[in-house]
This record gives sequence, structure tokens and C-alpha cells, in this order.
Amino acid sequence: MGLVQDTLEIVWKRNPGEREFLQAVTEVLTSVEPVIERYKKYRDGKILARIVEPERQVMFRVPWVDDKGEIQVNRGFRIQFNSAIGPYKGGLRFHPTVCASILKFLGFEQVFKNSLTTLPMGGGKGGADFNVHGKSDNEVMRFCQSFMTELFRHIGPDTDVPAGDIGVGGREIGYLYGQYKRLRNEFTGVLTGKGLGWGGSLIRPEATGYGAVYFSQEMLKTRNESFAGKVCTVSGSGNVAQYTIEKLNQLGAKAVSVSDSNGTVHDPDGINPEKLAYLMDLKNVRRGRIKEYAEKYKVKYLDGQRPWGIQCDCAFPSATENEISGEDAKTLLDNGCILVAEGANMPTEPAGIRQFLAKKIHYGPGKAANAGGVATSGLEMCQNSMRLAWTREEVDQRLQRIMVTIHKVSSEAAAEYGQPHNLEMGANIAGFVKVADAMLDQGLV
Ligand code: NDP
Ligand code: 2IT
Repeated sequence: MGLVQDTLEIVWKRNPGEREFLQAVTEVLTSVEPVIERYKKYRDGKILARIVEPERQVMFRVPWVDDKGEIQVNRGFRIQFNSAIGPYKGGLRFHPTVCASILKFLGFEQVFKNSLTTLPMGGGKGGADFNVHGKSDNEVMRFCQSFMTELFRHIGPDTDVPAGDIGVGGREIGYLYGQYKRLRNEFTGVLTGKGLGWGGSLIRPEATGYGAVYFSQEMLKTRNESFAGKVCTVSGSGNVAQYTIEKLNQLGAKAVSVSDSNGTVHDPDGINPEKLAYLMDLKNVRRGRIKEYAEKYKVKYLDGQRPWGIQCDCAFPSATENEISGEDAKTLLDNGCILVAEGANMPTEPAGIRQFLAKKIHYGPGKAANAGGVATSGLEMCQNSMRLAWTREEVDQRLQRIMVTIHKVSSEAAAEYGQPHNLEMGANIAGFVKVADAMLDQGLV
């Protein structure tokens, strides 16, 4: 048996039942197998066995009191996966499905994604099985304060810098930051995605969605095409989906869908800037359901469905993991889809990825296509360290340059290993090599 297979078996035994984690590890290790075969130094240094084991995992009780005065208890986590190239960096997810497997898959992906950004950031992820839906602002605040009361001792601007993810946006980062500051009596760049008036970076809210579209522009350029007139489906209706649609509109494409965990809206005329403003108010301020959009604009609501049955040129999965099944992938391909860019982390099941690669459509894997978010978090850390703030244009240009570079290094690595169209392989290899070399340089850690 090969080294990759042996390592996967150890991972499976050591992390029983952690399906998402094993899925992510299998994908990366399979991609980097030719690198391991080519270079003895990675085999001798036992890089595979080391890289699949988080450096540290913290799991903790989060007690808080709801508006009725009742005590609630949630479970909090921080997975500090790899610090070979910089402090741990990665988001916090608040969602009822949060568990070790999901956060370990996200933390593992983050290691290679952060490596691709060109910035010095290690990988981590955290969160809690807390459902923000239906909670009052005060309940969310009390939860965030309790969560940070444990988390603060494990993080710091040079140790571990969390940010947002599903269920954690500007509101939550504000409450978390306030509590960190009280506990430490320090005003530092310990979190990213902060408010613009207190250390946040311009373009950070937009960055993941904008970055996914910039990355996709690079893919389209290889066939001498642009976004003008392209019909795009988008899933999700949160941070990533919203700014993906904003950038698609700016580039002359037509975004025809959004979704949430209840269903999908199909708006064939396109979600224009006015409708997007409504969507942002609905989701970010009123915190309502996507169905209301369909009612307001009298368009089709596909109850309980995802957007992948809608004809499109380009698809932007921007909700959650495993939201494109093998069957969905087939439908997308049968309907003429030529590009899939993953705004979400691991949204395509392995059977779907295999089909995208076999058909040689433009497939931008999450760790490359959605790296603009964490890259701009890195730019926020940089501005915080320098105690200055760049303009919108400056940050946007840096983001664009980073996305172009990620596309370039991923394409080059894919070509070097004989599969020039395969950005999944290229992104995994390019991200891996930098981290693996840093681990070798730093001795047995
Ligand atoms: P938000 O919380 O802002 O939005 C999440 C959206 O996805 C909501 O519309 C939500 O619907 C939907 N969703 C969440 N879980 C599910 C589910 N199980 N089934 C169906 N729909 C679901 O999160 P973000 O936009 O920040 O994150 C979206 C994705 O992008 C995630 O995979 C995240 O890891 C990834 N990502 C985010 C980055 C960021 O900077 N924010 C950076 C890189 C990747 P509902 O309201 O019904 O829950
Ligand atoms: O998955 C991700 O890259 C994020 N949720 C953003 C992480 C960050 O630190 O900005």
C-alpha cells in the first residue's frame, strides 16, 4: 500500500466517524501524492503523518443565559492546526452542525488556503454549535462574551487570529472583540473582520465574494472570455453570496439565484443592485428568510431545493460543504455550465469534483477561489500592525493581485505535475509545498 493510503488509514482510525475531516484529508493527500513520490525529503521527514495532526485542539463549555432567564450550554472549539508559516488564522463558525469533524476539515483546508495567499498565516478554525437564528442581539452578545471568556487565553495577535465564518459576521466579531479587550486590557489586531471605525479593513466584508469572482475572471481569461452576459447561479445568501453577486453585477454578468437552508429563489431577470440592496437588508438587518425575496419580486421559490437545476454558464456555491452532489454536478454539466468557483469551503462532493475535472470545465476549488477573504484578513492584520489604514482602492488592488497570483501558482503547479487544467491538484500542491518546506526547516515540531 502507498504512503498516502497508509496515512489515510491512520487518520480514519484516530478520528473515528469524522467524515468531513477524512474527506478533506483524502482530497489533499491524493493530490499531493506525486510530490511525495518525487521528493524523498517529505517521506523522510514524515510530513504526511505530521501535517494531518492538528498542533492543538481546544474544546470548552460555553454557558450563557437566554432572554427567558434560562441557562443554556453550548460547546466551543478552537483547532490550531498548523503554525509553520505564521500565527494560526481562520474563522469561527456558529452553526448547530458544528463538531470536531467539521472544524478539523475547515482548519485543515485553511492551512493550504492561507499558504496560497502569499501572506504569513498558519491555519486554524473554531466555533460553536450555537444557532444564531432566532436569537436576540442580547442573547448573541451574552453567548459571544461567554465564548470569548474561555477563548481569549488561547489566542492573540501573534498567536492565533480568528475571524468570521457561517453565523459569525460583523455583529458577532464586535461582541467578541469587546470581551477580549476587557479581559486583556489590550487593543490589538486579535480578530479580523472588525468594524471600520475600530481597526477593520476596507473591503474585508466584500473580499471573499469579490475574490471568488476575480479568481473566476482569471479562469475565463484562459479561454479569452469575460463575465459580460454570463448567467450565474449562486447558492447561499450570506456574506459570500452577497458580494459575489455585487461583483458579478459590476462585471456585466447576471446572477439569477440565491438560497438559504430552506430553499432557493430563481430570479431569471437577475438580482440587480436594487434587489441586492433589498437582499442585504433582509439577511443582514431583518435576518429574515429568502422566501420573502420571492414574494416581494414575484419570482419562483423552489422550496427545499438548491439552485443547481437552474441553467447557468457559471455556478458559485457559496453556502456550505457538500452542497453539490455528484448528481447535481451532472445536472450542471448537462445544462452547459462551464465554470464552478467555490466561494464556500468544500461545497462539492468528491463525485462532483471528479466529473468537473473529467469534463475539463473551469473548476476553482475553495482553497483557491475563496482565499480572498482570509487574504484580506491578512491585509487587515498588516494594517493593524502598522497602525494605519489603506484606502479601498489600495486593498482592492492587493486583493486582485493576490487572486491573480493564486490562479497563476495553482496553474503552474498543475502543469508541472502533468495536469494543466487541474486547479484542484495545482492549488493543493502549491499550498502544500510551502508549508511542508517550512516544517522541515523548523525541525521536528
Ligand atoms: P453566512 O452565515 O453569512 O451565510 C451562510 C449562508 O449559507 C446562509 O444563506 C445560510 O442559510 C446558508 N447555509 C448555511 N448552512 C447551510 C446548510 N447546511 N444548508 C443550506 N444552506 C446553508 O456565511 P458566509 O457567507 O460567511 O459563509 C458561506 C460559506 O463560505 C461557508 O462555507 C464558509 O466556510 C465559506 N467562506 C466564508 C468566508 C468569509 O470570509 N465569510 C471566507 C471563505 C469561505 P441560513 O440562513 O438558512 O442558515
Ligand atoms: O474560510 C475562511 O477562509 C474564512 N472563513 C475566513 C477566515 C479569516 O481568517 O478571514
